[in-house]
Amino acid sequence: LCYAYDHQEVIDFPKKTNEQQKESAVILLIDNDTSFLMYMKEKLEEEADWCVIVVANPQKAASALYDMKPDCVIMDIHMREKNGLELLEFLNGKLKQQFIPTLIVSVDGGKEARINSYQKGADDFIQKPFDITEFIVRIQRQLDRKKQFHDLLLLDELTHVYNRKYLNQAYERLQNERNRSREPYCLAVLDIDHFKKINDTHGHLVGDEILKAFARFLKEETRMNDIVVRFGGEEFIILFPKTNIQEGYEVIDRLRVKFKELSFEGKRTFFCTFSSGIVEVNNVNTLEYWLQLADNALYEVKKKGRNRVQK
Ligand code: GH3
Ligand code: MG
Ligand code: MG
Ligand code: MG
Repeated sequence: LCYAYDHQEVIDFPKKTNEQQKESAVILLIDNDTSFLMYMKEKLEEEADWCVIVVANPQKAASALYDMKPDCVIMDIHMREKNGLELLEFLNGKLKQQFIPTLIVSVDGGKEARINSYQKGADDFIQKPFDITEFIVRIQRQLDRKKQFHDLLLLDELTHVYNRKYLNQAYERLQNERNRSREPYCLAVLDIDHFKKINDTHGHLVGDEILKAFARFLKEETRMNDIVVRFGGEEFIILFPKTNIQEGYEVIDRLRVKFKELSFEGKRTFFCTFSSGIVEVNNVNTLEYWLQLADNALYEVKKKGRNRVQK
C-alpha cells in the first residue's frame, strides 16, 4: 500500500491495490513542507502511475530508503532538521549503488544551489514552483534510465530472464523474508535434456531459439512473484516464494508435462524435455548449499532417464 512513511507527521491514505503497486514505480519524496508533500502525493498519483511515499522528517529518510526501496528519491535542500545537501551526501553511496536517481527541488534556483546539488550527486535539479507536467517528464526520464541500468546488469542477454547476479540479490531478500515469516520457499534447478544433441542436430541458432522459448515458457507458466533465472548454458533456476516442497514439486511437474508437448522447428519438427531437482529452503544455509542439493537431485533424475522431477 502507498502511504506516508511517518504516521505521526503525515496522515495515512492508501490509494492503490497491491496488484497495481507491483507495476508502478515507487517515488520517495522528502520535504518538511507538509502541505507541499500532500499536494504532490495527490497530484503525482493522479497524473502519473506511481506510488508516492512522503517523508516529512529528513531524519527518517535513511530508514525509509532501506524499507521502501524506492525507484527515485526527490528532496528539498532547505529543511529545518537537516540540510538536504548533507542528506544527499549521506545517502549518496547507497543511492548510487542501487542506481536510484535523485532529484533536488528548491525555491532557491541560484547557480550555487544547482552546482552544489550536482556536485553532491543529484541527477536533476528543479526550481519551485514548477510545472507539474514537466516535473513528471523529468522524473520519468530518471526512472527510464534506472530501468535500463537494472536490465543491463541483472537480465540475461539471450533470454531476458534474470541472471546470476540477480539470483544472489533475490536469495538475500527471500532469506530475510523467510527469517521473519518462517514460511519456507523452494528452489528448483531445471536442465534441458540432451541439449548438446539439439545443437548438433539443428545448429546453435535453433539451440538459442529453444533457450529463448524455454525462458518465455517458464515466465508465462509461473506466478508473478516466482523468480526465473538463467544460471548458465541450458540450466535455469526458479525460486518459488511462500511455497513448500510438495506444492513446488507439483508446479514443476505440471511445467514438465506441458513443455514436452511443445513442438519446435529445426531440420525437422522436434520436441524437448527437461529434468529438474527441487529443494525446500527452510534454514539459514547459503545459496551454494541449496544449489548443490538441488543439483544432486537433478543428477539423480538424469541417471534415472531424464524428463522427471526429483525432490
Ligand atoms: P543432459 O541431458 O545430461 O543435460 O545433456 P546435455 O547435452 O543437455 O548437457 P551438456 O552439459 O552435455 O551440454 C549442454 C550444451 O549446451 C553444451 C553447450 O554447447 C550448450 N550451450 C550452452 N550455452 C549455450 C547457448 O547459449 N546457446 C546454445 N545454442 N547452446 C549452448
Ligand atoms: Mg550437463
Ligand atoms: Mg542438459
Ligand atoms: Mg546442463
